[in-house]
Amino acid sequence: KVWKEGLRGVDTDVTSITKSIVNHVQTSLARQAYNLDDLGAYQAAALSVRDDLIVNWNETQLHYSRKEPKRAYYLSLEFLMGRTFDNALLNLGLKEQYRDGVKALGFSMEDLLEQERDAALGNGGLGRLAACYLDSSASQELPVWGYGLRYKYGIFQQLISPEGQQLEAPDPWLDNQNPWELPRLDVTYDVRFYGTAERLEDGRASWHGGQEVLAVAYDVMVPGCYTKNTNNLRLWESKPKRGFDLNSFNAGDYEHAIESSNSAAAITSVLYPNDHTTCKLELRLKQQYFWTAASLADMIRRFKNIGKPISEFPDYVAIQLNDTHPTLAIPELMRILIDDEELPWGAAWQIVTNTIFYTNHTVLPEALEKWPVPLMEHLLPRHMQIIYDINLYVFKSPISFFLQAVEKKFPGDRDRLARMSLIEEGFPKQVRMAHLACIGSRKVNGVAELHSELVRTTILKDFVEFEGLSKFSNVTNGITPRRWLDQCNPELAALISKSLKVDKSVWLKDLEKLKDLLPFVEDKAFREEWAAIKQRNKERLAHHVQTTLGLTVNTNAMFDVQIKRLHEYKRQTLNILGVIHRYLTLKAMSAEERKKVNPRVVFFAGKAAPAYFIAKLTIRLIVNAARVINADPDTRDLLTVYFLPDYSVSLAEVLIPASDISQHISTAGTEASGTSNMKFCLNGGLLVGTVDGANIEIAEAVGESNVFFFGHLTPAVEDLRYQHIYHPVPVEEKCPALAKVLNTVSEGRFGDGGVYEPLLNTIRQGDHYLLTDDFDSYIGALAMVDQAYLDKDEWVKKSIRTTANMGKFSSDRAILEYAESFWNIEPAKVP
Ligand code: DL6
Repeated sequence: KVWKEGLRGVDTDVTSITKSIVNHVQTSLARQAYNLDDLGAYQAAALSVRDDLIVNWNETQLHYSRKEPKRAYYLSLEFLMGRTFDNALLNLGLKEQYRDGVKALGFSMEDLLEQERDAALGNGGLGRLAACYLDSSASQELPVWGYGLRYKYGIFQQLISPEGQQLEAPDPWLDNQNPWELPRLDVTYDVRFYGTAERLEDGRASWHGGQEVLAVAYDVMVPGCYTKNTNNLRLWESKPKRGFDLNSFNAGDYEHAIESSNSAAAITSVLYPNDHTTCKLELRLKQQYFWTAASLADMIRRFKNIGKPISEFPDYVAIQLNDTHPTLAIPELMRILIDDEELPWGAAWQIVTNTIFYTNHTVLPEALEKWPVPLMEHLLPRHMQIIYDINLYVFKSPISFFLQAVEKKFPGDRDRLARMSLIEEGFPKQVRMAHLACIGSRKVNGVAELHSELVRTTILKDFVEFEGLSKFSNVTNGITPRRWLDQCNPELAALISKSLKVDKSVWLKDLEKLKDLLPFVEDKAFREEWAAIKQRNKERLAHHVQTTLGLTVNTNAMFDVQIKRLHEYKRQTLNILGVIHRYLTLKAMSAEERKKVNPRVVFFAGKAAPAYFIAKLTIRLIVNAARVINADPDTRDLLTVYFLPDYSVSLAEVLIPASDISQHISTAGTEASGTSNMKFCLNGGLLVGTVDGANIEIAEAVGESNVFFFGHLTPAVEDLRYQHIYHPVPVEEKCPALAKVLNTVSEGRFGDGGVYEPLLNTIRQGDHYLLTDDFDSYIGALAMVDQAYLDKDEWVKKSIRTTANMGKFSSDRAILEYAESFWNIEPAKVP
């Protein structure tokens, strides 16, 4: 077992594991082994694994400190890590030993794994991508750290009311303590807000007064796969700097005294649950500054430890901005270099633009961050000065100032100046964070080929024309095969290793090796094993639905899954209207005709932003349509629908391996990449989708004959939207099949039809997401799925071919692209 060589080398036999667990029961938990419950056993086992992680983590940090390699820092406001226990055991190669160890103590590994709460510090794809990139960085032995916030409450828990309404409850994920983090109460920084910024004569400024808050570090260990390298995710918690204001306290003004401690602690209390909409609340801006300021201070301190001059900062540090949320890193680094390090403006700007890199994750206009100038001036007066200076002076040396340089290149083009300025005119004026991130970065990238092209030709077109194409590139997203195959689908991983005759430690780190599965497409016994595993994964999901919701799922049906945030652009509405269309079609069939129909189970899961009314109505329609459809004796053997509440990483791990098809059906040009599409295909599920985001590259990799594409293409979208506004055609005329479905809903077939009118009207009027344009071809694609599924053996072949061709979508490939093309960092393997 090659991978063992790199590990800690302690006794990892079952006896020493049980001893270590019992030791933690008695000492860390102060409990008796004889009356331990599953939660206690999980905690003790987790602490025992943590011991190994700490040893590896310490050695890794020591190794990096000694070797002084260039490091990269991934700044993300969200890290959607999910559970750690299983992942850590697999990465350490200790799963079997721990399974035997806990069994010897009278527990089952499955029960213990269920005790862990998800670390759900993210909304969706952006945060989960950050988690995959951490796993890949450690697995590829790259010196990369993540920086984020330690929210006390992660993404809200979703409950569904009897009417089908989404309700939100807090997620107190830290209530049972978190064995996977190390509080570093000695690592703290002061972060200032408000106050006054006075310009000094030499270009510097003095920022003083206001509120000071303390940032305290918590380190989360990120183990690599079959390597000692264990990287760090540093999360900041906010604390009041001075605690109680004793003056007020003594004067009897208790409320005022605790106010400052409240407001400081509030900064990291909750993750904002908005996805793809900007939030202009002061607390959100405070979060962004608090986190970037503490992270930069930490990086500078570490850099200074190696004793190099500050001009060499970009030779030792690369900073990746995960979307615009950490864009304040640009003016903050300028502030540090100018005001603290006393560098001239040009030298400071040189350092900043050689250190920082920016990834864009959306071209949706409502998701592009802008902050009101008055708020910025109030909260961060020095940063506002710097942003104004960047707008005017950044290219002073050697070119001249930014807007003047634009003017010089495009004389007389006033509109262009207005479009490109960092400040958008209006009441109030606003700072355009994407523009700031773009001009302050060395490279800008999108997350899939089509998306990167849209970034270059739409939202940052002017900047491409101004700065040249070479700064703008693409890194197609990826997913970690450790969590999204080995951990979530262990039987499939075992079959792959057995068939390829290689240890999983090899192919899990070199996913292109999956190509060697292709010859097995023609191997009947292999196909049977493949199909049997899918079937068992369906049964596992059915068991989960039975135990959590008390509902019985037909495991002989095709499993059709759409799981993602609820958003109009992702078009869950198209899916449920398609389901209703299917239901009406089945109802209209004779009993004889129905016999020829293949049964289908449709699963939905996903959260809607609490204030997103239309998205919440879609959930309500899904839940109520499901109730009616599932209860109909004419059709229920052929069609059932489930909305699984409280979607999470852990739920995805059960759903994805069980799917026959999954739906990725965004309006063309709206989904930057998507990453669940990759997870489904890696697990042998086929894809129904639009020609959008990473769907396109997946189809290129697995072959278009293994993907069910439908819908209009991106270049048509703008015209179609124009038609909807200026030459509207009634749905009855344009798409009678859809009109019939809408009318069925309006008439109250699924409960009070009036409730759904606002949702249905988004389609009847304006139809921004083009449901009327794509409905017929969507139904056509689903019919092709039905047709293809009739030949089960051919279907299994498609499934194997799909998995075999998914090598490109490993996040190892993606992170190595960042490391080599952007950051210029190299692996630093812990010996
Ligand atoms: O890049 C990760 C992920 C993509 O896969 C999704 O397609 C994209 O929608 C998502 N973007 C965001 C942007 N939110 N903000 N801000 O979450 O990124």
